[in-house]
Amino acid sequence: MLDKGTLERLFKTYCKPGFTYAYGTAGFRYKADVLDTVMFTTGVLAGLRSIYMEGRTVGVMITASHNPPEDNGVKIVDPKGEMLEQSWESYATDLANSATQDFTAFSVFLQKLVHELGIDTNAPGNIAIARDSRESGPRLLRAFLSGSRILPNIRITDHGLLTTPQLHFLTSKGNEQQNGPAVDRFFYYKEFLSAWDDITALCGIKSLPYKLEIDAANGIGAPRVKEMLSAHKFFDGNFRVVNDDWQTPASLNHLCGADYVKTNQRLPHGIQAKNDCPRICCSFDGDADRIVFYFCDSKGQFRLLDGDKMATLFAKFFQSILSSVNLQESLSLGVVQTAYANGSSTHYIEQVLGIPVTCTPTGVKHLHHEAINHDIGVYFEANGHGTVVFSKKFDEVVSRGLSNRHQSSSTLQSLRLLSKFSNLINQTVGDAISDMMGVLAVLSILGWSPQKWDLEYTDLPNKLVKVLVPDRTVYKTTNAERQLLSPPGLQGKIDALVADYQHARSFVRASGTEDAVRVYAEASTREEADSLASRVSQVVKHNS
Ligand code: 16G
Ligand code: ZN
Repeated sequence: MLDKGTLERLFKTYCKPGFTYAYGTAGFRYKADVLDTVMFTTGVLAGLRSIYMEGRTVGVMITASHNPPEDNGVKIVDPKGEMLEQSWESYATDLANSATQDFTAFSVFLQKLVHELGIDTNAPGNIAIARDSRESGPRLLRAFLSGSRILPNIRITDHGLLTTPQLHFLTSKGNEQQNGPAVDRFFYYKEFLSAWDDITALCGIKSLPYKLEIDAANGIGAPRVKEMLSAHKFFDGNFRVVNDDWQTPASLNHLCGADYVKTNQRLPHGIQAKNDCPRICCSFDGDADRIVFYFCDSKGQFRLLDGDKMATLFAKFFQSILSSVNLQESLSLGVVQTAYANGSSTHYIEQVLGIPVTCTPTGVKHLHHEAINHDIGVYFEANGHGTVVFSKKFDEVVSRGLSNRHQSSSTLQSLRLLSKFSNLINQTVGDAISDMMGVLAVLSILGWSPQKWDLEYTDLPNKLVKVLVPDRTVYKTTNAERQLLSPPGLQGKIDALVADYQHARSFVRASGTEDAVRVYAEASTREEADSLASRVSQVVKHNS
């Protein structure tokens, strides 16, 4: 480690007292002007994590996703590309909060952590870092790098501007292949485009069935998706990126992007409600780890195809391939959702498709950890975060099948398709670009229009309300956030209200990203859903 004098000088350059940080569902995320301290300490922590993981590369992403342009944040990605292990989230929080006291508190805590974890601070480590397009990114990167440099043998690979899922993917691949080709964003493009080429060749698909319009939220997804698709024969001339002004910081997520479209249930700025040619539209969020689709029906009405619709599409597709090769008994297929999943989607997956559904608390890491219990685990939040994960057993069973010389050609074709799909999907984390290609591939193979996809089931009318309360930490939940344990008595009141409506459901939970409580309600009609949401919100307000 650096000598005490240099360390103290660096500390004083970046760290300020008076703020309390918490590593939440999406890492640290605040207004960019309070982030320098936590960037510095996260630089230290990411280096320690890599040394602890025997020098394997740890990823770091500087982003605040769909938040407004003046926010920013940072999260650490573990070597396999998944979110940071839970126990380290508390180390990250505690190290940051020691630094907001003074230098002595910071160095005492750091020494204690290093000692408890048995870390040799002079050992080698590797960090791969990237950032989204926010204006504060370069400044925060400098604070991070200064933190990581207090450990002398940490090697940094700075990928510059990437989407969040690109960083997850490159972190994981960088650890898998030590001596292969350079693991950079061009490697990412090649991997996913060659899977796309293999799938379309296998299925005889020659062109996209409709025009594709991508709303890139004026974020980093815009230049990355253009760079990837514009030279490709399938996409060149068949797609258009709107809200691609990623170099104007104030326009990020403004009147566009997945969050805007899902929350307001309307088209983003820049996409017209026209119907002059077959078309499918989608919106990314600011760091392109989340996507929703939509189209306008024959009357020009906006129709949303959200994370629930993606989960059902993938589940149905994989179910049909598994049964076509008689693997439905040997390979388990399951869907993971959260309490925000529309009740109709859950009903459709369980009752119509007969596929088991598990519900977890909100936040990608919870869904991901549950999904890996299946051989094919499909997980999506209604808001469009999600992906599909395939087990080791899946790989083994499929490759065994492929090497069996007695298989029929149709079985071989289906097995190849399964194998190629596992390459088209970014299994490390939800990825707007990879999910988009996965959905387009499934629709092309099935010959489905967006209308046909939408008709599989009809959403129950629903409403999400944000309620400001004096202290959201008193809202404690159980049963995957579907019931309140505290404040005492409140759940009983919600249950009594729900009983007044048909096919109704409502739950209340504290937001992990905003200082508010969220109320969700769904019922059989729009009026009933609105009325239930409003009555539950009133009860919450009166109880607080
Ligand atoms: C974060 C989560 C997202 C979740 C959202 C809920 C990740 C990468 N992101 O953005 O999955 O849906 O928080 O926000 O896990 P809320 O707690 O404010 O409702
Ligand atoms: Zn995001």
